[in-house]
Amino acid sequence: MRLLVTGGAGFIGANFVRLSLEMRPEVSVTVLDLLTYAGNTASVPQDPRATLVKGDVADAELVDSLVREHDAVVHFAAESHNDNSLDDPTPFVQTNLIGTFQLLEAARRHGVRFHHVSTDEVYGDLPLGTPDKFTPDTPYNPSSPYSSTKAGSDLMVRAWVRSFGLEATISNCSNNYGPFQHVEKFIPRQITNLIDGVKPKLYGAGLNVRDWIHVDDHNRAVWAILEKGRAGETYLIGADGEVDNKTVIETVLELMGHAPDDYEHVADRPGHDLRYAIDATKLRDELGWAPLYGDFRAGLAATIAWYRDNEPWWRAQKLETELKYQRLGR
Ligand code: NAD
Ligand code: TDX
Repeated sequence: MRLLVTGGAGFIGANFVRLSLEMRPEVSVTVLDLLTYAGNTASVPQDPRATLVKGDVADAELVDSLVREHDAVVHFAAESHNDNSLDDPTPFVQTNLIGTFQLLEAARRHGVRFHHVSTDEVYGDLPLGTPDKFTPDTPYNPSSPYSSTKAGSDLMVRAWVRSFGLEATISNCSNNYGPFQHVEKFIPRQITNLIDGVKPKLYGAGLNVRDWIHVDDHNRAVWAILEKGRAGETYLIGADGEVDNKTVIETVLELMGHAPDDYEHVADRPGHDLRYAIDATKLRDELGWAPLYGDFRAGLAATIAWYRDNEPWWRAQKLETELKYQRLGR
């Protein structure tokens, strides 16, 4: 099976490539990645079954020539950080909308199976302290330029299924954590701050809730959908991991040997979504998926160990990232 993995030099895509090579001896992978600030060649495994092509998912000619040579496309490539989208939405529109459009057109021309990796943020947010969760029937209501461009890309996939009979599936996952995540994101930012002797930074009061899932659980769900998912369907991926941001920071501090209140509050993110929570019943019941990483604290400890052991992987990103946050006042 020849897989084209877009964004395979980014956090979730690189973990997907690693897991796929490990678990599926019959699979070979081509990574198509523009190697933006978020892509890292060191995340892509050196393996005779993995090839890295540097290029843009919005490049119609390149995308056509690659898609036609593969059995399936797994589309991770995106501009993925909310704070960046509030600073400049332009690359979000280009990659998340135009890039997805070019991939869909090539998959349609060549009759190639397509899986679109999306986010729970397309549904907007939920109130704090209620039992509500997102389901596949929740109306789209995105808040940021990032989530609105992801929502637009999902809607295009649905339209290509209905109008052109494209064999496509969509997954909307909650917040991922694990190795190879860029240090701009919440958890690696705090871990690497502490390694550098800098206090963790909490947006606002830190009451916002995210539904954390280990990246390998996300990627095993993507495999379940690729193999057993029904064309045209949307599957929500989540592992019942709701934790508020303040508790996450306190846990990281404690696991790294600091007092749990040794952090600072910084300016809140404009339009900051309050709470995400996923109801993954469909994925569990229909496809028999279940998460392997039940213990968030243990997963965080392993992630901290990974950043301690892999400083050369993240060091080059850190200064640039913190300069950007300084400019944004966060
Ligand atoms: P990431 O920012 O770590 O990686 C994105 C990758 O895409 C990078 O390697 C980057 O170089 C590449 N890329 C960007 N623009 C490109 C272009 N025009 N052409 C080719 N490659 C390009 O992101 P991530 O956190 O790994 O997220 C991957 C996907 O999963 C995204 O679609 C995101 O919306 C979705 N998602 C992420 C999370 C999360 O918690 N991180 C949760 C749910 C869904
Ligand atoms: O320094 C910080 N302090 C802080 O309190 C950072 C970087 C973030 N936060 C807060 C904002 C969020 O409430 O932590 C929470 C998580 O922030 P991010 O890591 O930026 O993630 P989020 O905005 O929730 O989006 C993530 O999950 C859904 C991914 O970045 C998206 O790609 C994915 O779609």
